[in-house]
Amino acid sequence: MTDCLFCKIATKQIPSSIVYEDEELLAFKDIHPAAPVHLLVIPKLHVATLSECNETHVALLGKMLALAPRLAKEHGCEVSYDADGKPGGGYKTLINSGPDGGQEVYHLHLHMYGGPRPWPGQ
Ligand code: DGP
Repeated sequence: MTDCLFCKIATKQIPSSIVYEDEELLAFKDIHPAAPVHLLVIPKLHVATLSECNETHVALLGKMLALAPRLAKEHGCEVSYDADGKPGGGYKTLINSGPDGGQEVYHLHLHMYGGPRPWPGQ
């Protein structure tokens, strides 16, 4: 889509801090971080919102979500366990959909928030 901000980021017409890229996906740092780690995972294919997704998008959505643990490891926010089995670290994944869901950019994206709490505004 020609006038889509995240399509322009995917095609490098607009610069971003890219942390991961493959044939189908791009992950980059959110310009307004709401946590010490705040990444966005997008498909390169333009899909406006999760509401437009159906069974044909299952593999793509799975790939987006499955990237989170890898990004978490690379950014130091994976879930880990101490000697007593107590969990530490961790991150939050979120997809906003539509105005009531708080979506501002109409190109499907998965937020990934991590790092030590408290997080600003979360
Ligand atoms: P949402 O509200 O779910 O549509 O989130 C959109 C996010 O996109 C928001 O957290 C800020 C981020 N964002 C908006 N414009 C840009 C941009 O030009 N570059 C980057 N890296 N992030 C952006």
